[in-house]
Amino acid sequence: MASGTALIYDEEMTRYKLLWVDPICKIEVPERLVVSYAALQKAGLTQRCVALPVREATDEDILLAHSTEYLEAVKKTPYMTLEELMTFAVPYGDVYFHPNIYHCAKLAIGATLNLVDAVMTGKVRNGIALVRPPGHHSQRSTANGFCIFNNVAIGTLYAKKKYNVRRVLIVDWDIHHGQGLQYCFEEDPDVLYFSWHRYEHQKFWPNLRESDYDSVGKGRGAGFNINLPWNKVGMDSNDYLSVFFHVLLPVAYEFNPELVMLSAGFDSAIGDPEGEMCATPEIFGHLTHLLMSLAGGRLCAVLEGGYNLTSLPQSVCQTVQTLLGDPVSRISGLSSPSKSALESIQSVRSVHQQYWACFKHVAAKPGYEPHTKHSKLEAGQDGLQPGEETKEISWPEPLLRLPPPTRTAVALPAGLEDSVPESCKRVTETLLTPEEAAEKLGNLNIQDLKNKDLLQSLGNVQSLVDKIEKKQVRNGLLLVPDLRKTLAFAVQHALISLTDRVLLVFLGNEAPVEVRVDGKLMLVQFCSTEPHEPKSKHHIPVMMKGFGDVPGFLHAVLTLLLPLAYGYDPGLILVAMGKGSGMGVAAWTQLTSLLQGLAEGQMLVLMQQGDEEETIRTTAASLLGEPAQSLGTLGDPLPESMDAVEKLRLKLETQWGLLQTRGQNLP
Ligand code: X5A
Ligand code: ZN
Repeated sequence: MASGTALIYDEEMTRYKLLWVDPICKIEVPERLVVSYAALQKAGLTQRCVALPVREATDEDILLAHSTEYLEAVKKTPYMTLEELMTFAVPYGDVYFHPNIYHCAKLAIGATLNLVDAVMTGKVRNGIALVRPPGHHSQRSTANGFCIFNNVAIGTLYAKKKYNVRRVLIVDWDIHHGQGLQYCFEEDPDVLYFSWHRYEHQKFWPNLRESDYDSVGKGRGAGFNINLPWNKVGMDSNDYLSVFFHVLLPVAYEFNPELVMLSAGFDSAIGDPEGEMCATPEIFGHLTHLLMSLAGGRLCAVLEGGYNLTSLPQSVCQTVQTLLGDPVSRISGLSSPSKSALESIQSVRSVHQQYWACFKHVAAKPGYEPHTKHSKLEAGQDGLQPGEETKEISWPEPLLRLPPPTRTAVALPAGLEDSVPESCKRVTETLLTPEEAAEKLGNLNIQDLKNKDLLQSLGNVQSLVDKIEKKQVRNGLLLVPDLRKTLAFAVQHALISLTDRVLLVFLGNEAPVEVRVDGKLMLVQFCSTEPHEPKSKHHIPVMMKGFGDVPGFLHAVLTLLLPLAYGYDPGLILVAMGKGSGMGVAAWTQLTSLLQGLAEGQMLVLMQQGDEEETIRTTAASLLGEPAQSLGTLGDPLPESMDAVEKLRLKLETQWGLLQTRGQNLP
């Protein structure tokens, strides 16, 4: 299994700049790369990555996405005078040239292709290319928006051609619409292009009608182009996460990509003069983490925009640190997406409901809303007005994300120890005394107090929670003789010594622990028989029609569990599988991987003794940071599962705002 993170950077790409006065282009400066790389160095991240060289793209590479005439024209720019360069740029729009930009543009492509090579050959698992010029606005025969050649388009076509990759997902989180990427792939059903972008009902650059949500792709590519327009500025982490939970991730899993290409522009971060959005740099750690469970972890990030020289390097560091597998920081205080964001989410879901099974239950759009309806910018309660408050905007510096010295500890019965990798720390603790156990677990009877196995497993739980609390260990796996008692003990002990919010995700029919009324425990229970009516908003039983419905289960995880978990912001995750829940191994590793984005990855997995070695091995691998297994081509989810999840979301969405998917005045 591939491991490691590639980092591609070359100072040469800082050696071009704007040579005349142009208020539009002046933000695209060499310092963007300098400060990004310096921040990585300062955080000790460059040494942890696999440094790869850049190369010059060949004509053949460039011609994958561009016309000969355009290439030949750009080839002449190194020999042009200043005045000729200025004139050359005019017809393209929002772009400048420099005698060295052609050279740099070839290196930016070459960097992208070296990254694709490294990921596709398994030299590394994932990586990032820090490049200038950016690429996603560039089209077959045009430069545009600071972009000369379309790095990610060429990288995608190269991967398809050289490695026979069939399905590629392109995620474009830059705050501008990558229209170059859209045009390149809009008829291709094997490339799913997702972009969110500042749009403001077409008032924002590049002001294209085709950037709206109703551009879904053409011909055989219909359904494979997804545009999420932001119609107001000031969008924040709530809005970004909601779009991932309710739009991008469900479709991405259904698409089942073999490779993820990321147009990583950080002008969507707070403080950026172009985006004017409010999402803090930490969010990019989460967005990256959420994408890392796709395509067996094969992810190639390529820098696009990002013009605030403070939030850009911070966001780059968050992204790289997550690619490396470091624990993701907690995001506190999440609430719900803004009204305008909800309208966009609802629009894109309903216009795509005919293409994707994950949206089948969404009301179809009665007809496209012509956006002339919103021809004036209304003053909204949510978000900022354009241009407002961008000067002195500030945010706290992201906290250091120190990985504990040991990632995973295990407590396994003798005989099973060899089924997990050596790098797992073995925990064998002294027994808990019956008194200690009884103190935290009032309902022990005489029988239990004599049960050495039980007292041993409680001792292991206690020791693991304490190691997590001391930041010696990040997560752990325990096989226990009595799942319910051990879970009850784990919750009690964690609430005493580690955190005041525990999330317990339980797969099985019996409610595993007594539901607390104080909100210190959130219990999400996947079950196949009708559960008792929950007594608290913190007990959420999810009825699945058996655990064999992988698409239905995934739908519940993405659109219910993750929004709940992010809204709750736990300090510890407990995951427990009752015996014989029958969950497939791939779905199980998806669950354990995705949940590691919460609680700084502090997680304990408890399993009833008697489970197969295979489950233990894959669970340990997931805790150690191996990518989740791909779920393959998903069939349609069972309607019963979908109904159950939708009903729950409607019931809970007022209390847990990240569950919302609809604007008020739309059907
Ligand atoms: C790559 C990128 C932005 C161009 C803005 C032009 N380009 N107004 O972020
Ligand atoms: Zn941009």
